[in-house]
Amino acid sequence: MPDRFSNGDPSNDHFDDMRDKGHDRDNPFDRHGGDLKGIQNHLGYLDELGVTTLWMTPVVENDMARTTEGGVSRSTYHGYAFTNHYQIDKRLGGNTAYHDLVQAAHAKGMKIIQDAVYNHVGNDHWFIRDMPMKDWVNQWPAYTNTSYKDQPLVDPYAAAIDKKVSVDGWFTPFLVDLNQRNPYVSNFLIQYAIWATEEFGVDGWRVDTYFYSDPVFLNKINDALLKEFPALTVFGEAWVQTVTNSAYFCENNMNIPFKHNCQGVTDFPVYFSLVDALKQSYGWNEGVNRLYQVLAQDLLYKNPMRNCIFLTNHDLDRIYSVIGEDFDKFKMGMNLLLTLRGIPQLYYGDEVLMKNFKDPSDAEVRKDFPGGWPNDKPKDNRFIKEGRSDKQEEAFQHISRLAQFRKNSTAIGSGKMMQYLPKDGLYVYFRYDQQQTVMTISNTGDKKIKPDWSWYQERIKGFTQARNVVTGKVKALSEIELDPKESYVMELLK
Ligand SMILES: [Ca+2]
Ligand SMILES: [Ca+2]
Repeated sequence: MPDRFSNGDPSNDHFDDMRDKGHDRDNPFDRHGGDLKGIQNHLGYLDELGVTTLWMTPVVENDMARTTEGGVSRSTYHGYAFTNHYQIDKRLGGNTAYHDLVQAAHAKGMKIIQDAVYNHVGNDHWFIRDMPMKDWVNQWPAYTNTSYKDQPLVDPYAAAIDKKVSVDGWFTPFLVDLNQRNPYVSNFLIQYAIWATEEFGVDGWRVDTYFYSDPVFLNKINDALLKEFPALTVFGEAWVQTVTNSAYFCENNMNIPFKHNCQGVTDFPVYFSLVDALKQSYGWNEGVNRLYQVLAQDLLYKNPMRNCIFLTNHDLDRIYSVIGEDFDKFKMGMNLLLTLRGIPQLYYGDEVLMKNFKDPSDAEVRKDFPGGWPNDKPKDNRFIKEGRSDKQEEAFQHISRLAQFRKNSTAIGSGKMMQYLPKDGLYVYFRYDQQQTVMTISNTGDKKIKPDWSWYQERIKGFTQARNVVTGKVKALSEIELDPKESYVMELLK
């Protein structure tokens, strides 16, 4: 979230020729001055953490007047209200700063995912203030909000009006819903997406509010991008409850009349079940069995490895708070996140145990990264070891070691996955290929467990010991015991 990560250029914090001139770090709903230069300044930190790719909330211009969403005067610091597609927001540094950031990231071998918003634009967008034609946007006799429901789009029994409200209803009164069935709108968005990919060297797109867009348009824009840039990664934000609905919005193995073509989705069913695995007590359908059951439905996806998995993001409660600030559970969560199938996504500050719930607002989980502003105190500068507590340092190192290992792990990067039915709270799965076998083993029960290795012969045959990826320590398999809440990621050795 560029506005909240680091202020690398205080000269661009506000502009007199922009509609919202507000800039106040003490106001959670104002812009705080973070920018692309701030991110570029800390690429070394992100690299040390093991980050390989940056996904930022949108960087496109949001020259919006303040809104009064929820009865509070707010800026659109989050970036989801575009006002000029061809301009990177000046407060983030403009097109030049984005070019610089992408080049600097690429020089470090890192990639850039841009946040695409096809569904809506801000009501101060130049083409909304002076609309080219009436059906440029989805018009209703009276203001109609989307129901935010994905089910009517998947449901074989759905009524047409419910589908229409989901897709053509507006996200909020100030986020105007684009009519992507209008060929001029569709062309504009497709040409823009191709231009931005080429102009800035974007490596992938995270498509916001995926199922709110016209499905035929979505397939068309994905096809157009992939035809031009075959190596591009594209995943849709599909905030849904079930694996069926999640798989519906990307390439899947279902025999259904309309097939989406997106490579993957932000995997909410895995997110919900990861949280359950960490929070709930082990039970027949509870705790880690939820995660096991959700993954067992992966047959619906054409390629579940392309899904983006996460423990939190800018719209969700901070994971460290969700799990009751339990450090053992935090480590278990990160072990799972960084070794399960799919592409793991961290949220800035997870690594230094940033916390909070979305109560009373989203701003609580979008606090400034400590140390990111010129006048932040060195003792609170989480970018350096000296500014982190022992726990924060341990969290940082835990993630860093897993992430650095993952970078060169063929088993995790391109190998297969095998999971065993959880037993007495013990959850064991393997990532493996011809060269390497990695085991993630977690005790989610309430008793000490000494695994019965004979059960896992299909994968551990020929191996006698294992190296803990985080600590580097090697142990004979026969010596491994796990206390409740203990979890290890281990590379198996002969
Ligand atoms: Ca700034
Ligand atoms: Ca829509």
